[in-house]
Amino acid sequence: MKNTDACLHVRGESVFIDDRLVPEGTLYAAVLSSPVPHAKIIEFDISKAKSVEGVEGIFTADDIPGVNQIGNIIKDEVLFADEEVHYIGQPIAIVVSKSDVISHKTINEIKIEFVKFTPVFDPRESYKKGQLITPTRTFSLGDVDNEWKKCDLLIEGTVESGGQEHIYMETQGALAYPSEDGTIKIISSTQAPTAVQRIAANVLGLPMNKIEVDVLRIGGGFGGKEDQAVPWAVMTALASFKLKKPVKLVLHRKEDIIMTGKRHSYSSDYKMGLSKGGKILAYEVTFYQNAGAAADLSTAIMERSLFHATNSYYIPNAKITCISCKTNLPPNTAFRGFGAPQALFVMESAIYKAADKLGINPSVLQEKNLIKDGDEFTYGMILKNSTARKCWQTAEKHYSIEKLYKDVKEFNSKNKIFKKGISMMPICFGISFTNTMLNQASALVHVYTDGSVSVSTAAVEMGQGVNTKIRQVASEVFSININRIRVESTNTSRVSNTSPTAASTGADLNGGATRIACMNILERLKNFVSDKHKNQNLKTVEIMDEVVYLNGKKTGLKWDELINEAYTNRISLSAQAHYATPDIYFDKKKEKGEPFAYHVFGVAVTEVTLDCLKGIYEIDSVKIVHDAGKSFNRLIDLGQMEGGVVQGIGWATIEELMYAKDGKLLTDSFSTYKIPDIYFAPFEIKVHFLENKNTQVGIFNSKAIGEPPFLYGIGTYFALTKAMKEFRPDLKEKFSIPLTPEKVLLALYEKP
Ligand code: MTE
Ligand code: LUZ
Ligand code: MOS
Repeated sequence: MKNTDACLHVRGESVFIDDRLVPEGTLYAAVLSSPVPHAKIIEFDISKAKSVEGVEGIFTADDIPGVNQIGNIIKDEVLFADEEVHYIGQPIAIVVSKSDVISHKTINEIKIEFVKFTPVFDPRESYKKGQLITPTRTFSLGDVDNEWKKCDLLIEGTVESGGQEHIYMETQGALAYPSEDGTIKIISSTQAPTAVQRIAANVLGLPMNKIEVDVLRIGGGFGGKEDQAVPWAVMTALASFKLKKPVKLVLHRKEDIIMTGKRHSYSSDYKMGLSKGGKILAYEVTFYQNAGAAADLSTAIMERSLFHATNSYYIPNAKITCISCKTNLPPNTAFRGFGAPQALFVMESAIYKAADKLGINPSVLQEKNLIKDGDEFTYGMILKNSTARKCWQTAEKHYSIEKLYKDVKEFNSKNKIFKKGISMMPICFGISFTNTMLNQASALVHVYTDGSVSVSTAAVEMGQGVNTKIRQVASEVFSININRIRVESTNTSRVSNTSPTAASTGADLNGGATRIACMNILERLKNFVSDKHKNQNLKTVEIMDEVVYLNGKKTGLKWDELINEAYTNRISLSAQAHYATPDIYFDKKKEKGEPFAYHVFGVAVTEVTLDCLKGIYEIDSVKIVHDAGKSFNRLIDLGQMEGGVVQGIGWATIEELMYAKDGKLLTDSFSTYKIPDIYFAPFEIKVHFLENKNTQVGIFNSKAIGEPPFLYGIGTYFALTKAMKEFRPDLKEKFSIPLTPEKVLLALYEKP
C-alpha cells in the first residue's frame, strides 16, 4: 500500500498554496519586518509608500479591529510590532498591492527609525537578567542529593545543541477570500487550522463561526507550522477583511528563514553518579532553553524535555530542571522531537563521558541501564510493555554487532588517515500531546449513494501519509476497496475544534475518530439488513470485500447495491464521531501522572568513516531496530523512518545556524545553510521493525511513527567522536551539536 499522494507529487499535480488558481482581483501582501533585534520605533511614515502605483493598502497594529495578540499558550506575542521590536524579522506592517513584486518593492518606501536597545541572544545571560518565558519547572524522582555520596563515580559537564531551520519545501503562506456577511475563508498552509481560525477571529474581532479555515495539504511542516502558520494567515484575513478582496501572502524562502522561529538551541549542565558496576544511580540536569522573543510553544517543548531527559534508561534518582529563557531571536517553535532531541543528547553525552572515565564501551552502560517493565519514569508513570531491551538485543543479533566492532577495529588498525566509528543510540518517545486536553479528534464520514466514501478529519496531510492511513481505516472497517475512499481537505466548518496535527498523533487520533464514525454507519447498515430478514433466523450480518454475508454465507448483495437500498429506505449514511485517548492524565502540581498512551522504543547502530586529513566524513550506515507495533503501512512508516533519521543527522552534523554580532542570521539561504542531500545521507539505512504484533495501542495496534526516528540521528554525532578519538586519543570532546566537518578538523588539530 503506497502513499496515495505520491503519484500527484511526482507529476507536480498536488496543489499547494502557490499552485492555487486565484480569483480575479486577488491582491498580494509583503511583510515589512524589523531589521534590528531590540528597539523602540520612533518614526514610522508610510506616506510615500501609500502613493506607489498599484498599492491598495498598508496595514499595521493600528488597523487591527480586534486585539493585536497571537500568543497561543501565553498571550505575549503581537501580530504587528506597535511600539517596540524584539527580534530581527519581527513583522511591523504589510503592504498589499496588485503584485508580489510591487508589494516587495514598496516595503523599502516605508520610512522607519529606531532607538536601539541592547539585545540578548544567550539564554544563560537572559536567565541571569531574570528574563524568563515562564516559571522554571522541575521533575524529580528519588533523592539525588542524598544519592551522590553513595556513588562510586561522579561526572559533570556542559552540553550545547544548536537550533535547526525547518526547511519545509513549501514556505509559509495563506490566501484569504472575503464572502458575504463579513465572513472570511482562509486557505492556509498550517498544521493547526483551529489555531488559525481562533486567532484570526480574535484579531478581527469576529466570532469563530465567521472564519472558515481550509487545508488541502501542506508541503511539509515538521512542527514549523504548528504555531507559526498563524501570523501569515491572519495577515491575509485582515487585509481581505479591510479591502473586501482576496489577498495572498506566500513568504519568499529568505523571508521565511529570517522571520520564523526554529528548533530551540539548548545549553545544559548535568551531573551523573554511577556505581562501580555501571548502574546510573543519580542524574541531575538543567536545560537553558533559548526561547526567543515570545513563548510560542516553548512551555510545551520544555515539558517534553523534562519528560524525556532520561531517554530509555531507568534512573532511580533524578532531578530535571528546564528554564525557558527569553532572548531577542524569532520565537523558537515546535520541530520534530519537540524538546526530546536536546534532552537525549545531554543524557547520551553524560553516558559517553562516564564510559570514558570507566574506560569501557558506552554501549555497556547503555544496555545495563535500559528501562524495563515496572520501572518508574521521573514523572511517575510505571512502564508497561517495554521493548527497550528487546530492540537492543534484536539489533545485536540482527546486525551482528560484535563482528561490526571487530571489523571497525581492524579497519582502524590498518588505516592512518581514515578512521571509522560506531555508536549505538537507543531511543524512547512518549506518544500523546503532553497537554492531555489536546488528545482528541473528530471525523465526519459520508457514504454517497454510489458507494463512494468521503472522510473529513482534523488531520493535516503534510507528506507523512496520514490521509493514506485514514483511507486504510475506512477501507478496513467497511471492508471495501480503498479506491472508493477519499480524504477531504481539513476544514474547520466540517470538523471543528481540531488539535494540531502534531506530537505524532495524527493517525492515532484521527484514525481513531474515523474508525468510530465508520463503525456507526456499518452498524446502521447491518441493522438495516437484519430488519429486512426479520423472522429468518439471522444470526450474523457481515460485509467482506464489498459483499454482504448472512450467517457466514455469501449473498448476491454488493456494497453499492446495499448502500443504494439503505438510502432508498431512508437510512442515514453519514456519521460524525469523536475520539479521545483513554486513561491519560497529568497533575502539574505534583508533576506526576500518566501523560502518554504508550512509549516508542528502538535502537540505531551508526557507522561512519572520517577523513582525518580533511575533517570530512561519510555515514556508511544506520541500522535500526524499531518498535512500530504492528506497522499500519510499511512503506509509509519506512519513509518516515528514513526521513526522520536523515533530518536528525542534519541537526547533529551539518546544519549550523550562524548569526552576526547584532543577531542578524547569516545562514539565510541554501548556499549557507546546508541540509542533508542525497550525497550526504547515509549510504545505507536499514530498518527492522520489531515483531511486536500484540501491542494493544495506537490505530489497529500500530505505533505512531512521525517523530521518534529523528532521535536516531544523534547516534551519528557519537559515531563521529569515536572515529575522532581513534585518530587523536587525547581529543578534548566538547559535546556540542552540530559537529560540522569544520569543527571536526579544528578539534583534530587543536593544540593540546
Ligand atoms: N513527514 C513529512 N513528510 N512531512 C512533515 O512535515 N512532520 C513530522 C512527522 N513526519 C512531517 C513528517 C512531525 S514533526 C510530526 S509531529 C508528524 O509527522 C505529524 O504527523 P503524524 O502525527 O500524522 O505522524
Ligand atoms: N505539540 C504539543 C507537540 O502541543 N504538545 C506536544 O506534546 C507535542 N509533542 C511533540 C510535538 N508537538
Ligand atoms: Mo511535530 S514537532 O509535533 O509537528
